[in-house]
Amino acid sequence: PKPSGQHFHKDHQLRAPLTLADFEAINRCERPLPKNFNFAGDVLDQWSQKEKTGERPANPALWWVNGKGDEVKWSFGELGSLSRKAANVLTKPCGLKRGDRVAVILPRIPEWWLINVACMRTGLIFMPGTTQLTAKDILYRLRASKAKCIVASEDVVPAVESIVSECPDLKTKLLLSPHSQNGWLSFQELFQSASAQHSCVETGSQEPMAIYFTSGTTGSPKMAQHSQSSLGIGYTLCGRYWLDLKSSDIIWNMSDTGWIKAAIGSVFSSWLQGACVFVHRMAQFDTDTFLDTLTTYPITTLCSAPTVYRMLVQKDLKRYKFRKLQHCLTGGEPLNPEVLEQWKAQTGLELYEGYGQTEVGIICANLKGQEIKPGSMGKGVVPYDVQIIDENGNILPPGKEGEIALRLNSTWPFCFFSEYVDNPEKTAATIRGNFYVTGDRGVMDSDGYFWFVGRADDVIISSGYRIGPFEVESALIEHPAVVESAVVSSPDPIRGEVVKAFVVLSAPFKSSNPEKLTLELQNHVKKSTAPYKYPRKVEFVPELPKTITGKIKRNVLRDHEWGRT
Ligand code: BCO
Repeated sequence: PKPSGQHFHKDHQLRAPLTLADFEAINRCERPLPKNFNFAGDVLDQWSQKEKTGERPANPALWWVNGKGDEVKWSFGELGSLSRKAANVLTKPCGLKRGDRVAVILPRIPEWWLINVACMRTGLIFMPGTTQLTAKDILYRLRASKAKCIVASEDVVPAVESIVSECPDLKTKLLLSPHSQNGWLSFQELFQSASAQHSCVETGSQEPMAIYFTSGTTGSPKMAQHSQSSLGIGYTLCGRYWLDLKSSDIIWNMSDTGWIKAAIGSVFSSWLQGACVFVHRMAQFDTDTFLDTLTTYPITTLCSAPTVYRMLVQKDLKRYKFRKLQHCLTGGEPLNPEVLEQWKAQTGLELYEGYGQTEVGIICANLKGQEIKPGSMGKGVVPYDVQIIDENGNILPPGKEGEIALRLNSTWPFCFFSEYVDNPEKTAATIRGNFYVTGDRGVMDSDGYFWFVGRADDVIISSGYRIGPFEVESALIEHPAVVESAVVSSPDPIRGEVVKAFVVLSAPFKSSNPEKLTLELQNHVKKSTAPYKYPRKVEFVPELPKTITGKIKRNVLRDHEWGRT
């Protein structure tokens, strides 16, 4: 079906609509990337047409609940008209223009999806952040990105207000709350009076669409920029073959809105396939609410971090009868084989692990129909040629440990991030010879299955979060008790690994009660930076191991934690 003209820019009406088969062919490199692409116009509005002609089941596009009896169900048609209104709010009263960067710090509320789609319609660059971000984190993000606008919920307002004077580029603060706030535009009020007529801009396929902040070993998080097509077309095969979605499916991907996993599971992969995205507001994760949700709603597909499954298998799962659940997925951190087996024994369902990164999406996965080797993250997925390489960029044979890397051809793959914004050195550092290096170490077996070993650098992967030790050390050093610290990963039965801080105390604190001081330092970190990064283990030490040049040897501490010699 042809898109109805009024919603598109005139150039868009001149070209034939792209189909799912086209998107698959582009991903398989059998068809070139179109010059222009816009996910809202080329995908969402197409599904809206299919709803009208009955080519898609009468399933909502978005189904939101909050556990308190409130519910929102939007069809693709409704998502279309509501997001056009939201687009008019962003461009008119907010005064934003194509290419402007918009920081969006919202919990899992339906408006997050509206703002996301509205940014696509207007060509604004969407920069999601978790609501766990503190004032310092927000300041860094706003300044580094030169964001023109911040969209935030009421609980984020005090943090923003405390730093806003230091953000000269920020022009607009848009509030998502039933209450008004001095200095903030009210989304609700502006939305009421906004028009539902909006022409979707004809964005270029390679035009920036989103920026995600990712942590590394050193420095502050980097800005990984994605294009309209890297997210909007690049997740076609993931939705079809890993998530195994059809338009009749209902997927619950419970990732926080700040992470690329929300984009993968709750926006792009799912809506490319026309599936219904289910969202539970769940401010605080709770296993009982989680299990009740699966028994109450006809969710067919579940995607959650391994830590969640580790928590769930502690319960007597046989007591629960999941209504429609048939496909379970996990990713963001390694899954232990025992958890996979316990989940299967208790629910009768397999657990399909995927492995990927903010920068390049899903790299390896266990796909339906493929034999699962417990403990392995599956095989490389199309279009990636995944290899294990050594420090010189040579391919290592099966069974040899090295760095997980993706072979690069003459052009930068369209499904990759475009760059780390304003950081050409870090972007260039991802390339080694003919490969993009992930920074993760692994092994490939003779059947082509990949096995995760650990990070090649000091980044900590805890409960699916990627945590840079430098960020935690910087928070700790602000406390008067801390002379210096070294932050490394430490094993944990539920979270896979947790943040552990080795701390050298200043003289006045040397005789402090260690339990009390640990708590104080933990609370300090939770206030200074996003709380998920706080050191769940703290050890006070007289000194830290250092190299001759005075560099802290985190690897010595980490090896000790993991019982490695
Ligand atoms: O565990 P604690 O209670 O000691 O601490 C928790 C919170 O209570 C605390 N906190 C949160 N907000 C706070 C606060 N403390 C003070 N003030 C505040 N405002 O901080 C700690 C946060 O830890 P958490 O987020 O792990 O919480 P929780 O409830 O244990 O959640 C468990 C999980 C498993 C639900 C959560 O860890 C999670 O969602 N993990 C998954 C993360 C994820 O989605 N990763 C994917 C990234 S994208 C990717 O990997 C690319 C793949 C292609």
